[in-house]
Amino acid sequence: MSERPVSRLSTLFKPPELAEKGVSVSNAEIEFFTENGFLFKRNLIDSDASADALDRAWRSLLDSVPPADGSAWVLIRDDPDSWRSPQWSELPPADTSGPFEGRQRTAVHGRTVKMHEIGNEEYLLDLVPNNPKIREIARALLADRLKLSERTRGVYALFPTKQLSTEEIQKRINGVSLGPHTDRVCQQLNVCAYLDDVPPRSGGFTVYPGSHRIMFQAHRYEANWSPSDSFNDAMREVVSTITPVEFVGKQGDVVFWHGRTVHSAGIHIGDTIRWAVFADFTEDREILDADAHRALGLYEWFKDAKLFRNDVEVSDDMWRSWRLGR
Ligand SMILES: O=C(O)CCC(=O)C(=O)O
Ligand SMILES: [Fe+2]
Repeated sequence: MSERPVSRLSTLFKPPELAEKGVSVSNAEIEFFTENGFLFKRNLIDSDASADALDRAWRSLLDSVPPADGSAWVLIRDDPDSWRSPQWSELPPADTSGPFEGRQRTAVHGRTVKMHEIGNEEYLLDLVPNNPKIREIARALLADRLKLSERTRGVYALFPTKQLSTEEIQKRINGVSLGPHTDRVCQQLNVCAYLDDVPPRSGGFTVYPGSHRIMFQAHRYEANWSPSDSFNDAMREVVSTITPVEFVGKQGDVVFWHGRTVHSAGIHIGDTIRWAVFADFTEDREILDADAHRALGLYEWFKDAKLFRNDVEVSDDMWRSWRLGR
């Protein structure tokens, strides 16, 4: 096994002014997206809708993720001190068969909670993949005909740690706690939508600009999970040469990213919970069924990223399946 090189420290992304009034995606934004593999769009989601979704996400969290037995810790929404260093109980394991096979409905790893099961609720579908503003951008970038959105990946909440001393903060920054990776199954276009404000160094979604071009060439097929022999070397090249950027943002901001982009949850040494909804877009093409995904070890029920039956082989033109405003 090859060891993953230590990532460079992320910088805070400074969005250039590329948007044009009256168009969903400007030519300058398309150029930026093709070069960098992502597009950060501010204030895309209506604040009432985001606030309502955040209320519901909080309720789901409090209902479905109890504190550990014997722990004195209690989570209280109105008491930000209680958000620090959560001590959750063990959650039910993943089913070993059936529609929810292979991944827990709600998964907790340390300070991260991934609420997958709620990902198909109507309010999350309306908020993100079926939101006309978001869908229009996805259509302009990827394809006029997108697959019908059946679910989001759910709500991902990253909790703050205990209060740190300046020394401890510096140590954490120097130690860079990033987990660069690419996602599997079928990767074309993904989005991360913020349900609440995300201050600097508070878990903001983090990407490696330009890594989509390197990783695209390290697969056999354009979108389906199909790593080639060069995959590990490509990953090493990305992580050791590209400075990742962290998205500091407000409630309602959305990051669109090319599915081969290397990414990570951001460094979190702040005081707030990073609330985000993740979703997938693919072109409307024939896809494999659930059992075919199981047979390939790629059954990820919580994603709307199903393998194409006939994917296109990678060539020098990584955009031949994309619309890019054309
Ligand atoms: O929570 C995040 O910021 C990243 C999540 C992610 O990359 C994943 O679940 O694949
Ligand atoms: Fe990921």
